[in-house]
Amino acid sequence: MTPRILLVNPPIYDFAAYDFWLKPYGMLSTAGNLRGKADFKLFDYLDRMHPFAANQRHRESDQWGRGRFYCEQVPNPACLETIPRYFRRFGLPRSIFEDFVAKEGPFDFVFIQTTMTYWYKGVEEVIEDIRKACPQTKIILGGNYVTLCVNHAEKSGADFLVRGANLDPLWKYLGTSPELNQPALWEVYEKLNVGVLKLTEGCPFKCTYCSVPNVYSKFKTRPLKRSLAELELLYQLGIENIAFYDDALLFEAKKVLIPFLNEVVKRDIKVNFHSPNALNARFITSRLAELMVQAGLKTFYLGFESVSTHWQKRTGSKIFPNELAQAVKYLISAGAEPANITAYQILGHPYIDIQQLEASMHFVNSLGIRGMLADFSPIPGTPDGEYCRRWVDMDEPLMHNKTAFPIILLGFDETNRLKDLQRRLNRKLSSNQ
Ligand code: B12
Ligand code: SF4
Repeated sequence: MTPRILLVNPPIYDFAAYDFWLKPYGMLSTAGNLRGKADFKLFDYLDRMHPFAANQRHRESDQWGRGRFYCEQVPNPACLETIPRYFRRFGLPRSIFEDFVAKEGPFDFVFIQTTMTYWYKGVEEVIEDIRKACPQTKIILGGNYVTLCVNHAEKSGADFLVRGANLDPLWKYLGTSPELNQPALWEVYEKLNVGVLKLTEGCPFKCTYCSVPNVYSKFKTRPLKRSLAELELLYQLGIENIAFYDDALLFEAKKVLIPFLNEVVKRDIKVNFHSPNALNARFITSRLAELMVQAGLKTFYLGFESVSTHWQKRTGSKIFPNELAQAVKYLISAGAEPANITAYQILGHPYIDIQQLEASMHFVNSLGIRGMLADFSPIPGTPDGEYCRRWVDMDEPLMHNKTAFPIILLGFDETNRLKDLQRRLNRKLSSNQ
């Protein structure tokens, strides 16, 4: 008999959350491998196209499909009580899910997407509601929280955990054989405005603050044919904006990104591409910049973190300031809008003493592009995350919260001062443009 599988993307419990092209891509990709072999339903708490969310005021999408989630204030968890910010629950109300499960259930399996480690409260809420409504259903968790905090996730009450990117144990558990070249199950959404693609897996660098080198054994490209089939599927569904979720999209670009973008141009596919997960500017050549702009890349997020060579060398030598400056020149001469080029800089990293953060912000500003402070989230199992055990209990995933950690390290006033400086620099830029 065809199994009935419910896919759930949980609500987020956090100080802040914004729909920055957020989609449960790991879960949708996994479900895509079972296309035609299971009867799927989806409940995405973060779906801003859901009639409830779409009818809320001030929650419209911006020109690239991003926007604010519906949210409700909730009490701060005890361990985050001293953080002077409001804690909230982002996503569709719980009652909508309860009605949905009562109407559509029961299910044989529920897949739950887990994302940031410090978002596990939303996962717990979904497990509780499923257990109440369909006690027989087998609950399966996969994604980043499970991968990075497996001991914690084991206590969540789920029946099966998919850790890392190897899905073989899952196929065994389900008693099925997958079709691995299928695209993600995008058609499970009733209405969709944003899609995601991932052309590669892993990253050749070993930055000391990042979990990617531990999770993916080595960098590899995904089959181009499969990525193009997924692009075609998204295009047929009428998607206008696609975000890349790759960790190292530009690495070995000749093998996958360049042929992919050439096909986009050849097939005259008109979508806006975005790179929220940061591109490594070191690999941007003038020809690649031209091709990216020609194929429709609209927003360019570049991982920079610090102007300090000392800080860069100590954390993995991902990029140096002259490489960022060169890449920005190439992008602007290729026709990218300076206002749509942003460099991320980590705020609240434990080596802030050598990071020269203010100088980094001024350097980025001098290139005529926007800066964005990326609050540091300490990640267990990474050298820098383990170093943070001196400040926070790393075995409690809520303490990986990106809003909380910079405040714990630097204090509320200093964190705000740096954020204000970043805002002022960006404002100065927009008044000059
Ligand atoms: C895309 C991405 C984002 C997106 C948002 C993604 C989202 N939907 O929320 C953006 C760019 C907005 C983002 C932001 C941030 N991110 Co981020 N992000 C990622 C990234 C690259 C992919 C996450 C993802 O969707 N994975 C799912 C898919 C794409 O991965 P996959 O390997 O193909 O999945 C396979 C298996 O794992 C499995 N699987 C995955 N999910 C599921 C689910 C089920 C049910 C099953 C059965 C199987 C399964 O199936 C797949 C098989 O191919 C990861 C790094 C990584 N490579 O995972 C970091 C990562 C999750 N991010 C991280 C960080 C630090 C951040 C930021 C804090 C950075 C910053 N300071 O601004 C912010 C936080 C945002 C916030 N509001 O709090 C950290 C984790 C931090 C933490 N404590 O959890 C990661 C791990 C990167 C790192 N530095 O190590 N991020
Ligand atoms: S380059 Fe990016 S993805 Fe790769 S290890 Fe460094 S931070 Fe992680």
